[in-house]
Amino acid sequence: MGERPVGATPPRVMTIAGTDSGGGAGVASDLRALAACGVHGCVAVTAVTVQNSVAVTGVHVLPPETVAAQIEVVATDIGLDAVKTGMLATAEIITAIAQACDRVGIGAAGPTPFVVDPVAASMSGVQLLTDEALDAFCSQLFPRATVLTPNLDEVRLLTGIDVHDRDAQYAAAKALHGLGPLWVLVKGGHLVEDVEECVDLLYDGATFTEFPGPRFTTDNTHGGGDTMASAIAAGLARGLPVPEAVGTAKRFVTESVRHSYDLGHGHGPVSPLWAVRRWWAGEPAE
Ligand code: PXL
Repeated sequence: MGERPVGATPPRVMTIAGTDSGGGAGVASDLRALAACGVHGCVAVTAVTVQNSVAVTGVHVLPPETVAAQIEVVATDIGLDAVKTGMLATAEIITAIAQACDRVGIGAAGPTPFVVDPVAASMSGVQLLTDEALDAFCSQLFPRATVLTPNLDEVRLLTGIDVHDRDAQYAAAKALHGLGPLWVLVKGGHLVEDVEECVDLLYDGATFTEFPGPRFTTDNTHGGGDTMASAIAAGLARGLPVPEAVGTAKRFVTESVRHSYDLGHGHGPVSPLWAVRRWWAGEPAE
């Protein structure tokens, strides 16, 4: 039995992000995760990256007004139940996004939840955000964010805090919450001192909640952060409160890392396809 009538419009989620020609991260990984979470994915492309599993060898940034226009035409026609951001590239694009969000009620300006993933660099270390854009990120997007989802490299860049233990993870959550988002999720995947576990920490200014998960030994984690933020946005679009959306997304990304695969000669992607494998296993659609 399906959970919704045939033909009913699923929740609508937009990703504002860059493309990855290798299909491992960015828009490709967001749309995979959104589809696997059962929501309709919309796209505002910020930049095209020339990329494979080993390196990013080129970046072509789109005009800020084209990014804003993608958001506005979709929001005013199709409607959006949640929005997430990935690679935003420049300060000008961030400003255009902030203004577009205010015009159509995304984030603090309205009812549409806004998941901000502060993507700053690729796995190979190539910058996906200019230095000047960091300030714009903090001053313009953090105060508009429903949930901010940094990894520990991004925490260091944003706060100067080098997290090596749980206490520092708590301190980082407090510092980032002070910059304006309603909720902060400090992801623990890069906390290598946690040998067994991978603990994400959620904070709303009053309550801390730890979301533990297993740690897998794999280099195939490309797109993991994108998948997490997309799954949170999908949960919020389905009407879940933030802690439930984060808990569901944590389980979703854990399975996606478990099902990650080799691709090319570098880092393979995490895979949300475990969630849709029943069709190919021969199970009927209904
Ligand atoms: O996973 C972060 C990310 C997001 N978006 C794009 C990327 C990457 C990492 O490489 O290339 C386009």
